[in-house]
Amino acid sequence: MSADRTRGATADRTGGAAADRTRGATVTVSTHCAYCALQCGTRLHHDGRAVGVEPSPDFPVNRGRLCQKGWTAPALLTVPDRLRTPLVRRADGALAPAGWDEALDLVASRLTRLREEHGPDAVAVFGGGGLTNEKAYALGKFARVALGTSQIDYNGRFCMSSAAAAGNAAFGVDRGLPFPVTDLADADVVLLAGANPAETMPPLMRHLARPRLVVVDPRRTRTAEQAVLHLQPAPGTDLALALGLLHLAVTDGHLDKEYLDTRTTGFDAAWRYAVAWWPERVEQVTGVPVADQREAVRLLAEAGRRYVLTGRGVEQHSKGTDTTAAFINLALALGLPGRMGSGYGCLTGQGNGQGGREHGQKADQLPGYRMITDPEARAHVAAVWGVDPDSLPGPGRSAYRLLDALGTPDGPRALLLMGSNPVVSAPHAAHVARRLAALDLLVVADLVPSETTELADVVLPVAQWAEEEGTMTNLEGRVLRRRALLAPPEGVRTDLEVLHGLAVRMGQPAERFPVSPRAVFDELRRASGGGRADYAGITYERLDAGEALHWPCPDEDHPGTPRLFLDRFAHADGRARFAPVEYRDPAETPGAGHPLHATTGRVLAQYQSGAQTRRVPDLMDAAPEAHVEIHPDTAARYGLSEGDLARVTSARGSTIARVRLVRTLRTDTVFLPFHFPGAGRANLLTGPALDPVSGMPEFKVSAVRVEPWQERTT
Ligand SMILES: Nc1nc2c(c(=O)[nH]1)N[C@H]1C(S)=C(S)[C@@H](COP(=O)(O)OP(=O)(O)OC[C@H]3O[C@@H](n4cnc5c(=O)[nH]c(N)nc54)[C@H](O)[C@@H]3O)O[C@H]1N2
Ligand SMILES: Nc1nc2c(c(=O)[nH]1)N[C@H]1C(S)=C(S)[C@@H](COP(=O)(O)OP(=O)(O)OC[C@H]3O[C@@H](n4cnc5c(=O)[nH]c(N)nc54)[C@H](O)[C@@H]3O)O[C@H]1N2
Ligand code: SF4
Ligand SMILES: [Mo]
Repeated sequence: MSADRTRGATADRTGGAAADRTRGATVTVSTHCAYCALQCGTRLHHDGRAVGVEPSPDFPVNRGRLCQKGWTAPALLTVPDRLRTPLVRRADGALAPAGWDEALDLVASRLTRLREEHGPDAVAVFGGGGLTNEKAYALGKFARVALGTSQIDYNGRFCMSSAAAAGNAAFGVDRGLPFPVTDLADADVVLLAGANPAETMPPLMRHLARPRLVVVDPRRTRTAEQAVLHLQPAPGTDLALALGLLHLAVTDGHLDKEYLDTRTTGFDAAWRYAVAWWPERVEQVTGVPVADQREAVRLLAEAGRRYVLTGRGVEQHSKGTDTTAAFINLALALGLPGRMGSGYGCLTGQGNGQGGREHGQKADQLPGYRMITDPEARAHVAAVWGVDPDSLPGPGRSAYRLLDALGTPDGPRALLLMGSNPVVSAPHAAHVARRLAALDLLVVADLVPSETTELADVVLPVAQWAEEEGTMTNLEGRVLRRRALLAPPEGVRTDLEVLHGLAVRMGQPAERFPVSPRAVFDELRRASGGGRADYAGITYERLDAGEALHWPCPDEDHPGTPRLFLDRFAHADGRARFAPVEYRDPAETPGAGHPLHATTGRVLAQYQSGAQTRRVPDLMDAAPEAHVEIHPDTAARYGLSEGDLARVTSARGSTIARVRLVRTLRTDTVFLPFHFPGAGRANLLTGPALDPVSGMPEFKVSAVRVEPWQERTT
């Protein structure tokens, strides 16, 4: 097959700054951080020798601040083991360097053959919420058009899906924060349920300096330390707590009846469940004292400006959708959503956690947050793509179900993975690694070797944040420009070039898969136009001119929508919906053999599966290895001391982690960060239970035992 013509486009794909850089001039670009959904504004500069970073003084989200990950992000650009050439697994079983044509020819021909022999669903795609809008859009289009497969989903299913499902049901649209983060700074009270922004989004804390915080977390986190009230429920019991807080809001006379009548429906059905959650019963299930429940409701109800915010702590459960809905019910009962200066929001997670779930890499979705089952949506998107609507596949499997089906008789036989490292980050990780190994063909596009590229048959080295142009949508639905400082290293291509190269080799017209991010974005604008997440009026020019554009933005004269719902919610009747939700236990509760709850989450100095941050020396100094937080009394009971290695065991398997004694933790709970590889993977413990609506795995509760572990020295 002939070489595709994607290499000539350097200036276009990387922008002017990178082109200057290659001529040797000192350059500076305004862009955004490599990592989380806060997307802190940064200025990157290259003086000919090294890349430096500083926070943008004028970007309102972080105004002059970064966290340790943001400050050290330039180290990502010079990691010694950066992938610089495609790798192909040879007959001897080893991955060996290959040329781009060889690698892409191989992948395209094998995908084509598998599709011919077993049908289009034999080939699957897995994306990521860290991908730019352009890449997420192109990946979804590649799956539906070039491969014709329904089998695509992405890691956002592990991240935001429960809040998305609850938000869509309640408000008719899902935007993490329906208001700018800076609004929080004027609040009087903020209830943070299952979120630890002091570690996961440190610059956000400046907006939370004034409000009094009520924090709901089984751990006394750095965020909880700043709270006026810390509720410490057992993991997996927040739904009972939220039902109980609603119960108290009503019985203590805080119900906003006028708001209920004019702006909502469904209160009575929701109340039918909450009525049975009187405070003493809630205390029994959650461990949160009645007085604290009452104080939380009083603080929220009596304040002027107040917000309820949720994070992964309440969402990553087999009942995450219902739990989030129960917190939304509480916010609705108090009359908060859609009011200036008050509201409900969910803190999204990955850099493009918001945009990544709007443009079609989700199993059930087309661009603009359209549903793939909706005939009108199919017709609209098919017209933009120049294909027959009937040629578009239907919905596929959600992320864990997809991973679980890989290499099974009914499941996909090949997987193209872009922007995720599931061998570390997926639940029941040992099982997922076995499924990946059972594939006929695993293709992974990444910047660096990861635990997942180790299993791949073909590895494609791609450009990273500061080497390419694009857009990201932050946690407040604001679309941002990611700009290139540098050209990608020799031998490295962009994800868009990879998709183009494969599509062309699989018989697609070259112009259907542009490699220019701007061209992809312009197409995305048309594809999203008229949809729930409408980007039609957002252009690179407007963004480059410094406009703050929050979707929906239906035309080029539209100023964008920083605050949703002030007049009406997005349902046809304009009203928000209470959800009738009832408590249920986690999939697993502690018992004989596994007497403790294990919960998982993050530490400040590592990001996600750690593929990027475990390569940054300062971050490794700060958080070098897997650890397990455990109460001193619990540790003593199981013969463990500070600094020991512990073996933590669930019904799925064991993890080895260094003991950290934490006096403020619940005695029935241990906590493990999930950033570490190998035997330190927290996801060796987590199970396959999923939320029935969102497909979210139960990352936040497993039943475990702990015991001392001696490294074998033989
Ligand atoms: N440093 C760092 N920052 C990050 C990331 C990272 O990996 N590292 N990742 C980014 C991404 S993708 C995301 S999604 C966000 C996540 O941001 P957060 O939601 O803040 O992160 P987590 O640590 O997963 O979970 C938050 C808290 O939930 C608590 N928790 C555990 N179980 C329960 C429970 O049953 N109930 C309640 N109420 N709380 C519980 C944990 O103790 C933890 O403190 O962070 C983003 N920012
Ligand atoms: N136990 C437990 N497990 C969890 C969670 C938890 O709280 N507890 N949280 C879950 C959550 S919220 C999330 S978001 C997931 C995240 O977990 P993952 O999906 O594994 O996310 P990352 O570690 O960010 O993986 C991104 C991979 O893509 C690469 N990459 C980065 N940018 C690009 C790009 O532009 N293109 C390409 N091709 N590759 C790129 C990185 O180098 C890295 O290898 O983990 C989930 N897993
Ligand atoms: S808070 Fe998030 S976006 Fe800001 S510097 Fe830290 S990792 Fe980057
Ligand atoms: Mo996430």
